[in-house]
Amino acid sequence: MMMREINFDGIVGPTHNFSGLSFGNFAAISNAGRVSRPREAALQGIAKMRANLDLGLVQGILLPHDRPNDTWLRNLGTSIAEAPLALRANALSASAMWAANAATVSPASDAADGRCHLTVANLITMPHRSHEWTGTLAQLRLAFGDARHFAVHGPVPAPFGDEGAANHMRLSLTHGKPGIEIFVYGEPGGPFPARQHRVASEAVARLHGLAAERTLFVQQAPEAIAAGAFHNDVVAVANEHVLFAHEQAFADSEAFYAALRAKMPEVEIIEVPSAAVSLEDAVSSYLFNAQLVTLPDGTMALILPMEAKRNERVWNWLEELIAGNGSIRKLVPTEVRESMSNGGGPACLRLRVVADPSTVDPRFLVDSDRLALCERVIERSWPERIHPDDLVGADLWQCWRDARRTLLKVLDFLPDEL
Ligand code: SUG
Repeated sequence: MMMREINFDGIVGPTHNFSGLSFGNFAAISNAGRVSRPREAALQGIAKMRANLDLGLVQGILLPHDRPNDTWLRNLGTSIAEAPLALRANALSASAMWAANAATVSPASDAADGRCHLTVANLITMPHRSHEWTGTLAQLRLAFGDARHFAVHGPVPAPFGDEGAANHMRLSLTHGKPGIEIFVYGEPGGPFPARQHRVASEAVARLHGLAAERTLFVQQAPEAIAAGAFHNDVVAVANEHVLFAHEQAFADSEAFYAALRAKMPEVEIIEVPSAAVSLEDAVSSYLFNAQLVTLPDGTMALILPMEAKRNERVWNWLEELIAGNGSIRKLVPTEVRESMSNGGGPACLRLRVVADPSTVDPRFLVDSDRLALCERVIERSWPERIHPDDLVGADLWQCWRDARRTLLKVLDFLPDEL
């Protein structure tokens, strides 16, 4: 088995728009009502994937979901033509692009049965995201359908909110070796919802067959959620033996770091002090919503949103970091502004799976040629702009559905397979 980390990026769907649906997500709320650019958004995502291939990384994709979600509306006793405006926006959301919220993933080396486990996230806190899991589960069952290597679980039942890998970190000496899995949950009581419930995280750990002595449950700092870090991946990211986190990411960092060091003495904890980068700067620049990746030469790189480069305090801190002798040696800024405007940085757009690529349905893997196929369809069929008022247009719904179908077809999916 050739275990590699594969980043599966959600392709931005043709209905990408700014409806301001995510309370507690400052970017989404402050951009509500703006004109979106779905074509540009999807092409930015493809460009990020292409750049990651050029870095020598293995790249996968998750596909846009069929929107509007007619089944969901039918279950609500309505249809896209008749639904009240608010429900319509929920049914049309392209939020499946944020693949870090698709599932929680435990590699084979961590699980009792030696298989890679994936639990689809229920995303029940936000209405527009609560109906994503059906489409995601269908894709996971196809992509990871080989039951010798993978176990794909349905969602943790309500009312326990689960937002997937965005609240999960894994530390290990190398990707293929057994790791320490860290589940970060929030406690209710603040101004915004705590989307990840501890009960849900514990359920996922049990379903995946994780060893208790290699699992940690850590509370996210309430002040981080209040400052707009609606997921842990807005204030922390881990890769192999490195944990990169903001000083105010966790409710009790000292206890957490001590527990982690006891389980993994080799861990390298890089904590960014609030005095250098405030929580507000961390949330607006999304410096922690970076893909922290191991390059083929064994060094690590941070694939960051351009917004991090535009913030002088953040960028100065990062430049000092890579000038030192630590594991992170390279900064790779990437332009994903359209997704960022809805609160989704480079790390939100991808789901990490450690597996042998040959065990994955190859239609979910991409090289430069397959990305070029995607680009051609997006350039031709994705709408250039959507104003939230456009979401009422019946002719547009059909165009957006057809655009997605064309993409699936060129990527070799059968009609109605997804
Ligand atoms: O769930 N935004 C997403 C952003 C998800 C980011 N993911 C991670 N941090 N991993 C959310 O809040 C905005 C949609 C709108 O307002 O139309 C939205 O759903």
